[in-house]
Amino acid sequence: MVETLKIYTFSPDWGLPATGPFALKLLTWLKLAGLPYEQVYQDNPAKGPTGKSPWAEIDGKPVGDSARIIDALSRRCGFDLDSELSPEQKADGRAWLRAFEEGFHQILEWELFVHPAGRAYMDATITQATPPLIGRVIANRVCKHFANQLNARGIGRFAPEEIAAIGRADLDALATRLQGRSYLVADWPSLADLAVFGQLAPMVRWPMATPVADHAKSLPEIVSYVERIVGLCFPRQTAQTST
Ligand SMILES: N[C@@H](CCC(=O)N[C@@H](CS)C(=O)NCC(=O)O)C(=O)O
Repeated sequence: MVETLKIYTFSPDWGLPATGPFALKLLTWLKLAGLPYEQVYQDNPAKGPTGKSPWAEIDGKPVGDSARIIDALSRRCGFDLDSELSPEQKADGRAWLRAFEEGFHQILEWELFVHPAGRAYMDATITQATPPLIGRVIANRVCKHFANQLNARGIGRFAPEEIAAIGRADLDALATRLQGRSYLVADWPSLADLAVFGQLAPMVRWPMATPVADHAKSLPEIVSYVERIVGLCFPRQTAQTST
């Protein structure tokens, strides 16, 4: 049992309850588990126990990392989305989850913090939320921080068109997998679906024109997959709210 549950996420935008991909995975899991929670908007991940967003306070105890939070809650409440999956389905699901959370996530971050259209969005969002001069300084610092991380991972050293080609290939593989299926490995959403949804939904919903997000928006299998999970977990969040 859980007495109190607070979930700290980035602020909502794009008609989604949060903009962070890992927070979206966690929030969809909470909806499917039927667990009540209080969502707290906190745009500074450094305030959390691992320095990353999202994090939770479970009965007053901070827990960082969406996977750890889901594990902790799953153990307490006995809710496991994947308990009925076969070993093969679990193996497939894990491969999709890791591909999108570890690989595709870097493409998302690159389009949001390095691509000029993403940077313009971040500049506008951060400067709107802070005093004018400080806002510009913070926006530059945030984007540089992510650019440095992507450079350290290696992908940031690639040419923009190479990064776009990798992201498009990931999406094409996923669209092929989703042909004739509602979910990735079973007839119901598994944890892998929630993880992949978290990485896709921001791109499908954000209004900025960036190459991989534009490709996602052009693939009917991807768009309908995202909207299916939004409809299942956040039925009132169908409208786009971003500028
Ligand atoms: N494995 C973590 C990943 C969380 C993560 O990478 N969060 C990003 C935002 S999408 C973050 O807070 N980055 C801040 C930073 O790296 O400084 C999870 O599942 O929660």
